[in-house]
Amino acid sequence: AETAGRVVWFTGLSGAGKSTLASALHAELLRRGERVELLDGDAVRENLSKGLGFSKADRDTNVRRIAFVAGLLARHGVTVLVSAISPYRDTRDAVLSELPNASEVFVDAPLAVVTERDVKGLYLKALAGEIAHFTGVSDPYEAPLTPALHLRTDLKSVDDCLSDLLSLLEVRDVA
Ligand code: GGZ
Ligand code: DAT
Repeated sequence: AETAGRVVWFTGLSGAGKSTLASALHAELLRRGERVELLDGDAVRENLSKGLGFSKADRDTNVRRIAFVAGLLARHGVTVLVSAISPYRDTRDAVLSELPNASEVFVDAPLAVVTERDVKGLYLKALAGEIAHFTGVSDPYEAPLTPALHLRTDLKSVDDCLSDLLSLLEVRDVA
């Protein structure tokens, strides 16, 4: 059978840099002629997970749906890049352990930094109490304990993070 594609699972707070890095990696792998697909939190929630909210049950359902589709694609040799907060360690561990060739990437910046970035203005609203259950503010984020890669996006440029991601993929390829 065809070798299973890799799954690179980006987890972290809103604004930490998951989408930025996943799309940069996507572009680079496309440039190299790889078959690669991007499952981004926003697109998933508009389509596959439309109607789900942000309770633990709904977030877990979202994460499990993403993992299911990632598994289907990976089975056909496609490299899959997942970008979702996926805040609960138990659920992340469970889905990642069921994917044959998956790497967990912790996209990390301190809360003060993502609040300052406030890419979509959501932290301002969350801190004002206008969004309930907002990750990092009024809802938990459980950081990975042993990620394949830990990227501090407040300390490294997008290009440097991309280099680290490409090294990770090359290392994993040998295994
Ligand atoms: C966290 C929220 C919330 C709440 C809306 N908590 O910066 P964004 O906008 O694009 O990333 C966030 C996205 C989170 O969706 P995910 O599918 O990645 O989450 S999970 O894996 O937990 O299912 C943010 C926006 O949705 N958003 N409300 N309450 N993020
Ligand atoms: P997320 O998908 O985690 O919600 P994003 O990619 O939409 O986050 O936003 C991240 C912001 O941070 C974006 O404006 C780019 C900026 N940024 C600065 N340094 C970065 C780095 N090293 N990696 C990723 N993003 C970085």
